[in-house]
Amino acid sequence: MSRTFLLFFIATAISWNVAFAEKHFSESPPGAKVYIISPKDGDVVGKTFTVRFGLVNMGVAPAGVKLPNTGHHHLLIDLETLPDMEKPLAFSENVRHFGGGQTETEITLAPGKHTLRLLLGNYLHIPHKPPVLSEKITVIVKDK
Ligand SMILES: [Cu+2]
Repeated sequence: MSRTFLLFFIATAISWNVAFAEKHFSESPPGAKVYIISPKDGDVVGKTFTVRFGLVNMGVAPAGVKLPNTGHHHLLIDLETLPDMEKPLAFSENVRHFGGGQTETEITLAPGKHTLRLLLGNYLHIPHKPPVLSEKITVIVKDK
């Protein structure tokens, strides 16, 4: 590959990325807030428990549905480092998507200490600008 072509390729890739980002980001309105209704920070819970999602000043829409001031919930479980807020969120055991528009879930975790946090994503699973991220809470899962 010639050097000129390579530079052209890189420049195209960068501008495409910027264009992608601008086109696919969603803004969050002032006062938007996501929080975990229950459990509460420090709660002791059974292995399988319900997590309820709270959202203020925004609405819930399923993944793929592009409506202003909406998004779907992502539950971050034991995630030490926050995901890249510029990209679609990965799907993993630690980043669970609720693309159906769910506002609560039942999860099963191993006994011990765990952290939970909610992050709203837009129709393409990309965090809003600015991100709508809850406080991180800690729960203690009982050994029975
Ligand atoms: Cu998602």
